Amino acid sequence: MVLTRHPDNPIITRESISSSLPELDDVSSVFNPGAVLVDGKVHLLLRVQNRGRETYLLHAVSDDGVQFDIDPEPVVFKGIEEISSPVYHVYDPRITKLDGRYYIMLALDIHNGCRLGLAVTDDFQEYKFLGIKSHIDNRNGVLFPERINGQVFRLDRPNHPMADGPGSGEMIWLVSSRDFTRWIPHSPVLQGRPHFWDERIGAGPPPVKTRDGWLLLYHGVATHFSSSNIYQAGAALLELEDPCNLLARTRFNILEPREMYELVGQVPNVVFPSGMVVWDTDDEGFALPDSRVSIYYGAADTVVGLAETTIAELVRACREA
Ligand code: BMA
Repeated sequence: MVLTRHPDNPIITRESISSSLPELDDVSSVFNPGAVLVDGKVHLLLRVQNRGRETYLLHAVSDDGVQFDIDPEPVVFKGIEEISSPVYHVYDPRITKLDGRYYIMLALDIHNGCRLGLAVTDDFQEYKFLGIKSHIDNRNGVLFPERINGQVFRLDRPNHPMADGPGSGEMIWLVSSRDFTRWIPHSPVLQGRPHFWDERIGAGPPPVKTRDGWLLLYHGVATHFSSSNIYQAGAALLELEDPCNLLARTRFNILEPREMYELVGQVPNVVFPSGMVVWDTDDEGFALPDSRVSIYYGAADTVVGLAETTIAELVRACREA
């Protein structure tokens, strides 16, 4: 088994949210967190949905990566009010440390679909919204943690309309920018595999630098079951110098809904990895093969799960034929 679920799973549930704010009273769900390691502590941004189906992001922090202190007040993105369209939901944050700052890619539901938003923080107390960064309907944007040849790179997943719900897609793209303003699509990186576990796909947490390539976790959706889509997790390796080259990819999913909290909830049959913490890196920032890896995922769009493994295990799974 590539991933091991933490025995305390689900590690964060709706009961974990405690706030005197009426909008956070007795919430419905908490899921799909972004994660980053800062000076030995794990920081999460949690997606919290209340009974009005309104969405908030809450910051949480932990020394051991398992027990979290959750802020009672939601994150405020300064400047987001300047968007001319109404913003219905801000969700599925992905956090990347880049140029010494913490950048957050966000999904933004606006009047005509979903866009990628970008925000930045230095301290997880004040957050600045930097604008909408996709022209077209798009989701699952993640920034690489390093510039490559001076450029910032991201992966994203353009959406097209779906008969059965919000837009989705089956192609992850590589996109670059010099200044976080103008973004240039390069080429497709990873494609969904019709009929198998990952028919529709989207990037999970930001890629991790390993000696074997950029390690990317992604979610795959099997759509060929009549009653429900099944959201699973897999992994891929991309070339370090030119991440549009796919080196390897897991044939099998590495996590699928099996536990009751993954099978049953607001949206059944979902594991959705969105945060990954690598505890040990070398002097050049490469993840150590035997490093503990903590993967935070939304389960059934209702709770947060934690699964653990090592870099070597994930790389081995990518290469397994
Ligand atoms: C995807 C996204 C995720 C969600 C998942 C399962 O399309 O909207 O936020 O967790 O569906 O419902």
